Amino acid sequence: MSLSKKLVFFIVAITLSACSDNSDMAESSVTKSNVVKKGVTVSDAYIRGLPPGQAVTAAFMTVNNHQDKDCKLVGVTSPIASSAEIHEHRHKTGPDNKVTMSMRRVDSLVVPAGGNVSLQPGGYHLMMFGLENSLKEGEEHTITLSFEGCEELSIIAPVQSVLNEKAK
Ligand SMILES: [Cu+2]
Repeated sequence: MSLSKKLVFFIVAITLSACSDNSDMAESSVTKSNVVKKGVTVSDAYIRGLPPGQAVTAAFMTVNNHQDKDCKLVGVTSPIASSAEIHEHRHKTGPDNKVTMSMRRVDSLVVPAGGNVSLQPGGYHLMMFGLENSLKEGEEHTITLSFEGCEELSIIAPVQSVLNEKAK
């Protein structure tokens, strides 16, 4: 084998090993931190599972807006509920200094550009009415969020029993 041919083999071998190293690195960075998220995504979603006989429950999640424009959540639907609303929990201090919790329906909820909104116990939540079946832990159900100015998003949320709900 001539010297130049040996050199070519040497270079090819180095290039191949360099390539496989690169692809390993590319793969791990994609799975770990390099995932480009687009539009609106939802994380940590769950539907509160209640004892049988309850026709109303709540759902919680974090809505993330990866866009450079605000997204206004204006509607919620789910096949398990005859209707659903966006609610806000409020702690009110009465004249006797007693704190009472109340909730009210809000028409919309803005998810700021590049930011997120948490729907969690004691704060914003989705209220689901007219449940036909009791929800059991381990089930998963679809929830569809509609936005003004942003694309509609359907997610699948697991049922988590209220008994296993993390205190926040
Ligand atoms: Cu509510």
